[in-house]
Amino acid sequence: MVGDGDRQELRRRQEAVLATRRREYDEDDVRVRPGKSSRPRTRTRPRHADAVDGFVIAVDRGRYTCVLSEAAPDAPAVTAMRARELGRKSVVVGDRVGLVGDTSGAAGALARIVRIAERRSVLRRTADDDETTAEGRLERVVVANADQLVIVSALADPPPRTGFIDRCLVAAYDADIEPLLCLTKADLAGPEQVVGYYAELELPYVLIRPDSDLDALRSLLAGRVSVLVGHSGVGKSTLVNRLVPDAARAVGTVSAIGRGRHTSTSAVALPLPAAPGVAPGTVAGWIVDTPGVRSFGLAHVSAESLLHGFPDLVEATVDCPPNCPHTPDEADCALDAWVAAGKADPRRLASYRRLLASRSGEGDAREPERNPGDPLAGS
Ligand SMILES: Nc1nc2c(ncn2[C@@H]2O[C@H](COP(=O)(O)OP(=O)(O)OP(=O)(O)O)[C@@H](O)[C@H]2O)c(=O)[nH]1
Ligand SMILES: [Mg+2]
Repeated sequence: MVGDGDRQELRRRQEAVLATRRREYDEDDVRVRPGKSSRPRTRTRPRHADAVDGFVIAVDRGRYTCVLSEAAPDAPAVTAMRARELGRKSVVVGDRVGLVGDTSGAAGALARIVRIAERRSVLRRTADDDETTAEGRLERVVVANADQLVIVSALADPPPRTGFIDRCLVAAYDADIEPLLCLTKADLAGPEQVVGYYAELELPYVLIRPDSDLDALRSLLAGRVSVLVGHSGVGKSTLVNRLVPDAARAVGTVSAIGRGRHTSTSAVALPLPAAPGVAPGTVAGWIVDTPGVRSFGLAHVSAESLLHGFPDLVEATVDCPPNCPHTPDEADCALDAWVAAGKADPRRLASYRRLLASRSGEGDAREPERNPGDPLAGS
């Protein structure tokens, strides 16, 4: 028989033992056993002091085409793979990388990317072709280290979509990349409507026709990394071929529904030739041709940051109540009065609110038929 006093004594001891075990299993356990990372290494990790600097100009199924920073202008490009030590870090066009291995660029030679330099800018888009699934909202890095986002919009065939341009502007401001509006096919339609819509913005723009000399565009591209984005068929590759004579980018035809056929399938950076008088072979900047996109998904941009794409509206919001959602049903939102006072274009406010609504799943501004009042507004 075990008496009450003994039982209490037994329980006290059991608890003491349990408490010790518990302690063993938490902090003590961690401290006593060395973690995987602090185990002595059996081999020393190479430090790649010999890595050479390169710039990624194309990515295709796990193979990266790079040009070496120190190479002669006519040196062949280097094909590389990612070193395993990079882990899950993605390498994209525009990345500045460190390369080891066979960097000769000879046929069949394969180098390894062992380092990715810190990115000056990252242009992202959410692949929201299907916003209802997690995959559909996957965020993709379009290009790294771009200085300028050239938003290419045709004035006709396919028709311009200011909703799309507005989305690109949000992405540009969010990524801290300067936007430039490039209006192509100016031989087919006038720019008045599009240019008028952006009148309140200090948005630089260029007009492109098949016979235009491109001097204005060339000077805006000089010395910078510029990335072209736009719907399929707007003339991005046509423009690249004119700017870089030996680019040989495939050019497609615009299909009957006016959406183009996605002729280009991956992003490629091409060196812009230097202006006459500059040493031949000097790279005067880079232009990145990208495949046409149906939409420029912004699910990765916070509701607050969306407003950065609308500098013509920002000032008004200082008069909004705290935490104003800026939605049409918010009676005290100062944006309505701002537009009513003629300080911004009402179509811009409508566009901003369509973007807000599309983010919260209340609507989708991509289809122009949903914006019957404004045929330009689709995105
Ligand atoms: N009239 C006219 N047609 C143009 C102009 N620029 C391009 N095009 C035509 O538009 C069509 C599509 O041009 P692309 O350069 O393939 O368009 P893209 O933007 O590269 O298309 P994706 O690669 O599918 O994204 C081609 O038939 C071009 O000849 C222009 O300034 N005026
Ligand atoms: Mg193309």
